[in-house]
Amino acid sequence: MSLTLYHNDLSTCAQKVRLVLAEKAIAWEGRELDLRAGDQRDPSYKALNPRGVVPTLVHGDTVVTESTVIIEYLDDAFPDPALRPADAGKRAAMRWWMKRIDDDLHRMTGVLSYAIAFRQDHLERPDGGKAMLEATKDPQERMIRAALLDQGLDFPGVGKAFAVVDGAIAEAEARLTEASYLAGSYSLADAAWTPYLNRFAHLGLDWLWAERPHLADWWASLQSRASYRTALADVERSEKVAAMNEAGRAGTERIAAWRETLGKEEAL
Ligand SMILES: N[C@@H](CCC(=O)N[C@@H](CS)C(=O)NCC(=O)O)C(=O)O
Repeated sequence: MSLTLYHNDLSTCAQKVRLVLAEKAIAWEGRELDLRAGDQRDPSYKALNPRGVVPTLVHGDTVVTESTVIIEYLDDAFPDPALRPADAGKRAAMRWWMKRIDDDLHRMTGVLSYAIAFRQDHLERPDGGKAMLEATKDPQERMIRAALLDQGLDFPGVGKAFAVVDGAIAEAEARLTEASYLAGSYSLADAAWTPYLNRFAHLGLDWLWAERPHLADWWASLQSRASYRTALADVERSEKVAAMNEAGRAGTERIAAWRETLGKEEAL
């Protein structure tokens, strides 16, 4: 049965799915979308994914959207090797760590990515990002993107995003003092977190775990897996990664200042 993934090299959600495909050594065909050019809003793609986002998996006649749903689908359809613990409690833990991403970590990573790196790409376009804003139909999301374009790293939402990311990393560090992986053994939850740690590292935020040794060891072990190379390192365009690194170096002091400010304030 054919298996096609609509994806993008740097999309964290698509990377999550590519990692699971690699862990299971599943053969697949890729259709890469240019998100800057707006391929995701093409009506033919929206017929598959009405929200107009990547990834989308098409397996025979079955269309699956939402990265967390897709990776659970893959573990059901291709059970070997199993990437979900058999024990009900551990499986609940795995889902809890994936929900953490879906609840806020994904969105807040997007805010940091925009503020540090992607904003510049939009500002450098002839229309200064106008088309991107017009294409953002959700009014709240549009306001956030407009504020990010305007204020960059000074937008207060960046402080909030940083607090969420820093808090999630602290929670993971605490969890990893008890076990080598989030749900005990390597599972979908670890695959789901890998692209986010990878993004933070690209954005020059790896100092987030400078004093979090369990997280640092976990990250090193995730990077040493063959799936990391196949699904992330070998797919990401090196020029885009280099641009993120450079923007990260330029923005790191401002982000560190947010940590200082937030450390002195009540919870946001
Ligand atoms: N909850 C969705 C989020 C998907 C998502 O936000 N995808 C991003 C890339 S990581 C995207 O396609 N963005 C394009 C856009 O917003 O126009 C999932 O987990 O699949």
